[in-house]
Amino acid sequence: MEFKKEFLERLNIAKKIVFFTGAGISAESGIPTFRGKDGIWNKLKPEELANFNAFLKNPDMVWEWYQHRKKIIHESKPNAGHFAIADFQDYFDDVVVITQNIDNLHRRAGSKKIFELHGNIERNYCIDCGTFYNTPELEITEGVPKCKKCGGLIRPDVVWFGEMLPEDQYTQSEKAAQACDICFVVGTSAVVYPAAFIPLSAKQSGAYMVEINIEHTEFSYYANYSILGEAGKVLPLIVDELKKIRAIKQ
Ligand code: BV8
Ligand code: ZN
Repeated sequence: MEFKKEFLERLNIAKKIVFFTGAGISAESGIPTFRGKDGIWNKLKPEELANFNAFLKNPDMVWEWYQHRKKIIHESKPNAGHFAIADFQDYFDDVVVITQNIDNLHRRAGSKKIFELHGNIERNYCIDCGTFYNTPELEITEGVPKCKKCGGLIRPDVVWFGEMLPEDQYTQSEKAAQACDICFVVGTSAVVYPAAFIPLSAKQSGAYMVEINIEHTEFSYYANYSILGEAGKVLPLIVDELKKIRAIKQ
């Protein structure tokens, strides 16, 4: 794959890199995306599953759905795209991953600086007293587990529709986006807000925007460079280019 000369020049002088990722980067790990041809929302309704009222109305069903997704995630591994993003840390001192995903795969691939805008499926908390429980601490129960301290219902620590994003994760993401030289937007349809504001604020602050997706999205219009291809194939090729650029520099 030939990359645009302007992109390679930007890569050569960049200091701060941000990756804004969505479900598409985990697709090659076997984790279904939300939209698109075999997306989760084609079969299920987000308002019936990924929101607090749905959980109150039918806690066991929502809990079981997250157990099902956790099982898929535990059987999955980071793919070449996740590992390539972690490899960027060998070439730049400042690499930040801002993800909408809740699957923990960036951490498992070795990325160090990660902001999780929509939470993490491995963490859970009691809706009454707020006590946190990591997945292994939860008793295997039929249906939704109850809090050991107060008996309240335990929910996944993920951001549902209509819920605020974690304040600290969002503000630090915004800061990183506004300071970066290149912002890669990888595997996201960029339709969910306020997360989708993050790459836009990178763009407004002068970052060079590179979109990596298997199709054009609402975001393609803003990108300086839109690369059509699978993240697990394209990102390792960019790391290969980095190796060449750094070899010349030495
Ligand atoms: C908020 C976590 C308000 C849980 C998710 C009505 C009422 C309330 C709010 C709203 C409303 N109408 C609109 C809103 C705002 C709403 C929103 O944006 N809705 C959209 C759908 C219109 N947002 C919210 O509700 C947010 N909260 O607004 O609160 C508020 C304000 C003040 C005070 C109080 C409250 C909360 C949004 C978070 C929702 N949680 N998930 C869970 O995962 O179960 S959303 C869900 O979408 C996931 O988190 C996912 O990450 C996110 C974004 O999806 P993508 O990651 O982009 O995935 P998608 O499938 O869409 O796209 C995949 C892409 O990959 C595709 O482009 C595909 O082409 C590409 N691809 C596929 N394979 C590959 C690939 N690319 C590269 N390589 C490949 N191999
Ligand atoms: Zn409790």
